[in-house]
Amino acid sequence: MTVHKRTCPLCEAMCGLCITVEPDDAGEQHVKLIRPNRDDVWSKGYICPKGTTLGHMHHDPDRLTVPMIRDGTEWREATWDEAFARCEELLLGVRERHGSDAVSYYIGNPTVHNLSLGRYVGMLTGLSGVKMGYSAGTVDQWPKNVSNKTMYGNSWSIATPDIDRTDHLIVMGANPQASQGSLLSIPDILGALDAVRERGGKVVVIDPRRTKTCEHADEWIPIVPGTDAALLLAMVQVLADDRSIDLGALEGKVNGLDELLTLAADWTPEAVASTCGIPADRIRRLARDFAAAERGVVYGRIGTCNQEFGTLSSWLVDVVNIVTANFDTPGGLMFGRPIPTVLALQNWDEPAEPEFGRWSSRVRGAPEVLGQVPVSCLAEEIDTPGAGQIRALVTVAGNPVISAPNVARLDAALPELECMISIDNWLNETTRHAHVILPGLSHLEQSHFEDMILGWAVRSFASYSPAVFPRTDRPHEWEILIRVGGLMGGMTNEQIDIEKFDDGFFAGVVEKCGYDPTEVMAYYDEGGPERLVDFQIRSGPFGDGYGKNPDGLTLDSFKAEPDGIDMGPMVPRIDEVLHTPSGKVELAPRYITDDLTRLRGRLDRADEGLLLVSRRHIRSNNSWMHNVKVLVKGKDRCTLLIHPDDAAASGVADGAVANVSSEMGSIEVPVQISDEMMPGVVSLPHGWGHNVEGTQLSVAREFAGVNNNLLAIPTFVDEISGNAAVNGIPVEVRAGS
Ligand SMILES: Nc1nc2c(c(=O)[nH]1)N[C@H]1C(S)=C(S)[C@@H](COP(=O)(O)OP(=O)(O)OC[C@H]3O[C@@H](n4cnc5c(=O)[nH]c(N)nc54)[C@H](O)[C@@H]3O)O[C@H]1N2
Ligand SMILES: Nc1nc2c(c(=O)[nH]1)N[C@H]1C(S)=C(S)[C@@H](COP(=O)(O)OP(=O)(O)OC[C@H]3O[C@@H](n4cnc5c(=O)[nH]c(N)nc54)[C@H](O)[C@@H]3O)O[C@H]1N2
Ligand code: SF4
Ligand SMILES: [Mo]
Repeated sequence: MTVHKRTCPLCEAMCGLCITVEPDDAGEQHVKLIRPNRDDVWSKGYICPKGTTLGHMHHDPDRLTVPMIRDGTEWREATWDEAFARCEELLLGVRERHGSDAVSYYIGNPTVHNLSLGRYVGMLTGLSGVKMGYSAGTVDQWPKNVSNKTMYGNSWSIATPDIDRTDHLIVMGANPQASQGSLLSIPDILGALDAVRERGGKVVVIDPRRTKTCEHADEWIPIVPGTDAALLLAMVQVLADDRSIDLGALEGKVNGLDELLTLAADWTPEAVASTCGIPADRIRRLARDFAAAERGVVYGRIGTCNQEFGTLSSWLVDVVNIVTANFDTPGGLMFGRPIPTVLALQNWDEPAEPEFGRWSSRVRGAPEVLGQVPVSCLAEEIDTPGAGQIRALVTVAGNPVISAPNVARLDAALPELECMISIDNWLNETTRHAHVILPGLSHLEQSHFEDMILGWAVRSFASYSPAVFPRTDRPHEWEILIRVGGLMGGMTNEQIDIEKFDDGFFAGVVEKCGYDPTEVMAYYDEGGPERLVDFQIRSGPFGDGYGKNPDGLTLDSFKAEPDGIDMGPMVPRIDEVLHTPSGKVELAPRYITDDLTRLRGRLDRADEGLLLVSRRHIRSNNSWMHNVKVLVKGKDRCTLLIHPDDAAASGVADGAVANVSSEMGSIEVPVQISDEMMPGVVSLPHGWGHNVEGTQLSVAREFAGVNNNLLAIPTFVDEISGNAAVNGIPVEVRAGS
């Protein structure tokens, strides 16, 4: 029996685990037990139910462990050589017949949580030469990317609420009880909320639903979906009116304050109250309480992004923090200081005005935003004939048939592809359409070291997890990404020298970071992600700098500390992070403020009927963990939450089936009546709908649920980021069959 210490890779909470492994009757190593690691310096014994299921997923008989090739409707197992040969044949065939524009990709969420995928997905996209790619980013945080790019000069420099040191926390459009924090890495987030209150502080939740997070808050303020920007602007107006605007540490570092205040001038609480569904005096009190707190922070997440005014809301969340002296200061919104050099956070290029709309999508003419068009364009780009029609698609750790708007059309379009290749570990709703599936290793078969997530962690923490079941007999995902990227770019298998490409990539990174590639490469016998991780650590703020700082950290330091290493809380960093052409924080970027016209239009629009929002659950992880029996068994979680008054008006009864329809279609789903919903808003979880033919998900099929994205409207987007508005969808509810 051996115990392995490991960081859970499933969400941003990064819990430390103790994984007990022992041989089974056949002598095969088997996960016996997963417990919290109480000695972990970050999570100190905190864990959620998902963390204990890494063994279930590793041992899941449905998990793919060899490449799969589809001939017609029949799947067969294949060797890696055979699978890559088939990929070459398919990809080069499409390029030959239709040109390179016919090739595209979709990158999904678990990419960020995986050692190789996160660090090497850029190799795939780079080598592929694809101009128009897609990702889960445009049903997630693209509004944040836009507001951060325009305000601070880097799309991924996303500031983090310093919950551990704040006295007043406002949570908008996030439900950490389920998600455990997002674009915010903190252990035991509900414990952290409780601690704010225990030290005399206050927690306020603004959400159309009284979530379980509200049990850890002083106040719940229900809000009409999609109206957060109006509320936040009214808060700015109140503060300006009160003459309590205070830039604090940002004094002298900000452009556009006057412009902001002029813009906010007529957004009084009275002007927005009925739109937001929040009385004017409550808005005033909210603003004044927040401004009065010694240290306060507003945190906005998916509910403020996946909505009609995602970018305005994301921008204004930061604005409210900035104008109340709560930015770049302990207890406010701060930039994390990751131990490793996180590549996406580096300001390598010259500061430049962000450009938007450099090109447009072919069918809908959606403008490019930071290199992406809405993922809801993907279906039409596949099924609409003409030059540039997508004929080959590579998916990487993504399940867009469940997670993207326009799912019905996408599900119908994917079978029309001449080539679809999925780098994925399960045969699911999306990958069932692939011609070839290339499985990665299970989490326990590879080492782990976080990357992006450390950029928004509340402390400078990191940990290294060696593989529990190391494997050398299969390609790792970083190798698969390089190979498939090369093939997408028109190379043959023979032309792809993985080691050479990896060395080239590594040398490029090393040089950009100001080190000599030849000198640095002499330190290593082999390449791959661990070499990169070592470099990231050594070149980072606490690293040994290859001898410059002999007591500094290296990957070996982490190998010697299986409980992780903590280098302290966040510190003010604005001068390091800022990368705008003006050298200042842009408080009123034109690209964003121009969108206020659209928001003004919202004030005049009266909502009739019901609005649909999404929700998450602690025992789910987007669409892909419903094949774990211990997580899905029990009460059906895929229900329509509806306020008693709305249920009565719609003629639906608790436990009965309702028919929910939008302009896109209709679904049938069990009803759960609850006053946790504000009147006028209903909620469905996302990530369900596993009742389709042709998957290999024995448990998920049994607990199928319905796909709420069948109701999502592909053109309902936050226009200036292209991000999907999967919250605030107008729906009708009536008794189902
Ligand atoms: N209505 C609605 N829609 C939403 C949302 C919402 O709130 N409401 N949320 C959106 C958000 S925030 C997101 S991030 C997206 C998620 O959208 P996606 O990223 O498209 O979907 P996931 O459900 O995360 O699917 C992950 C896929 O990765 C595979 N996978 C898991 N682990 C690994 C691995 O280690 N390697 C490889 N190669 N594959 C792996 C799984 O089998 C699965 O196919 O959904 C979005 N869609
Ligand atoms: N257990 C679990 N953890 C997860 C995931 C998961 O699927 N399951 N997914 C991970 C991913 S990919 C992400 S992006 C994060 C997301 O993490 P969170 O941002 O915390 O997401 P949710 O839990 O969906 O909470 C969103 C809340 O926004 C509310 N909301 C909807 N519309 C609006 C609106 O217009 N305004 C306001 N103010 N609120 C609104 C909803 O009612 C809901 O309570 O979670 C991550 N962690
Ligand atoms: S909260 Fe759960 S899923 Fe997230 S890291 Fe911790 S154990 Fe894993
Ligand atoms: Mo997400």
